[in-house]
Amino acid sequence: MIQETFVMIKPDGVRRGLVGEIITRFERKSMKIVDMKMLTLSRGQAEALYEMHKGKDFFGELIDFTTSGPVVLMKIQGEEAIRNCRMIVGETIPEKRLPGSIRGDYSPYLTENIIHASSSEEDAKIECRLFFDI
Ligand code: FUP
Repeated sequence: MIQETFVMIKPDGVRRGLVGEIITRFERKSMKIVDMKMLTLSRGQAEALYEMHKGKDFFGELIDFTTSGPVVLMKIQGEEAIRNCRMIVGETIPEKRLPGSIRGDYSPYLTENIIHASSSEEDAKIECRLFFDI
């Protein structure tokens, strides 16, 4: 089934010059970029993206990091795009990350983890709507 999902290269990925490398990984898996833009998120935009984590002890640090520089926002379309993009991104928990995934190859950190991709169909819809088609 063809799906659309939301992917964001975080400030550490942009700072480290990994934008081209990251985009290539999605494209070579036939995940097609159908919309894209670069901007620095406001605290309100970052808080909306991470609303499910509001109130948790790491929330402030997560918002500080997410708003610390420009990010690249992408809408990506492809076969089972939600699952496939999550596989390309890699695991949330550093110890579980496999080499070959973006997080597994580039980040040993929990918060500064290079990239975000929607984790469900519902989140993909909400997150695409937050940043595109508005
Ligand atoms: P993921 O979907 O893999 O990005 O993971 P989550 O939605 O569970 O977490 C959102 C972001 O919060 C992740 F990028 C990692 C970060 N995080 C922390 O910074 N500290 C924590 O204790 C847990 C998650």
